[in-house]
Amino acid sequence: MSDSLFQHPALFAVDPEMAAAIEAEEKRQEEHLELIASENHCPAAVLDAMGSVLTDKYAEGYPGNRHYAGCECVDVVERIAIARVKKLFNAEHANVQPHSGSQANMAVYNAVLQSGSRILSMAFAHGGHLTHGHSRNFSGQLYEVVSYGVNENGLIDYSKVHELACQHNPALIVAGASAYSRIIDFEAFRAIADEVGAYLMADIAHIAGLVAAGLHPSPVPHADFVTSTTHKTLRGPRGAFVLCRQEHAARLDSAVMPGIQGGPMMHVIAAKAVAFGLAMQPEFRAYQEHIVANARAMAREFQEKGLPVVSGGTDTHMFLLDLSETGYNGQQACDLLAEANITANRNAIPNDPRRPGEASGIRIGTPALTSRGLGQEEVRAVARHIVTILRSDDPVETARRIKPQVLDLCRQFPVRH
Ligand code: DSN
Repeated sequence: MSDSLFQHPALFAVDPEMAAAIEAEEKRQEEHLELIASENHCPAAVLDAMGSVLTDKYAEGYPGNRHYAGCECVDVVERIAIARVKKLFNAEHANVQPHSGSQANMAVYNAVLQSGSRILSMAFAHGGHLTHGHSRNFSGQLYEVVSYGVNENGLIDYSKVHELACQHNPALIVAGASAYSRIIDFEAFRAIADEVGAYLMADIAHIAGLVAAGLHPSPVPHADFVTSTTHKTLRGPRGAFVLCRQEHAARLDSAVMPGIQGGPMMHVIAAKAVAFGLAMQPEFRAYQEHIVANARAMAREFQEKGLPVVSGGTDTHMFLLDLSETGYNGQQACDLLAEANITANRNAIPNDPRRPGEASGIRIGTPALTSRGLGQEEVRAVARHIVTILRSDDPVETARRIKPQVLDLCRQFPVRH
């Protein structure tokens, strides 16, 4: 058996090759600083629920109305998950079955749109998600998409959203993004949707933890539908859910199952419930506050060292670093940081002249660093390492020289305490 920190004796006994691959990832997570804004390190309790016998059970349908026998225990599991997420977000109705954020969004679209319906959503190039109408995604192929973006200050231009809505009369407006660091004014989106008679869907996949903790205004009072993943700031298992007003409950549930999914993943639903329960604890709010404080501290450090941050800062867990003046594109920068065991992802900046495969920015998020306990002093040091690498005459050599300091930080703040 390997000398990894975490052993999987049962798996090792039957499949040492796979045990080694999993242990290699455990080691990678321990020895790398994770800056990908959409990733996190979930608690062991969440992993326990996911690795449980619930994976064996088929349960097509909903609690109390299944297409399979033997669902009395998984009914309890799903009812707990639904009750917790409704309470956490003060929602009228919840569906906890979507396997992913993409499927959550697809379910909402299927619930209220027809093929060819018009949606108004944030442009992918300005921070929107693939499922908000990208031309290579089902959303851009099935629906007519009108896009809004950010202004020259990197902020959503609500007057432009209003103008586009009045001009195009969308059936659905999507509020939410994968790479936007500022507060989203869901109330303003509601007013615009009401004026043109559109549904409003808020995709809070990135900011769900902040919303749950009350650090970002909630879309629940304003949106017809709220979709989210469970594994980003919310720190649960990989998965998703949808919240909606009671009036939309039946068509949402039917759009999820049988609309686009069959059997729900009951082990993942149990793990979602564990995460929802943890998000109700006072420590969770403190954790979310630390995430935002760390993101602000890092963004300030970059700005002080002369690297621009899109929109001039952050209100959330993430921000976009504009690398235009460094001479590197986003991919080159990520490759250099990888030499120092720092993991980030390239990201387009608004009006990016480079193609998406290169991009002019990197997206930086603090949920994972905060989960392993790094505070403002440490994340500022990480920002300084990044600047030192990107400003060096010999960046590969510099990154390799910095790597032992990164490994020291990793040892000081283990992922699995
Ligand atoms: N892929 C996720 C992200 O990185 O933001 C969104 O689904």
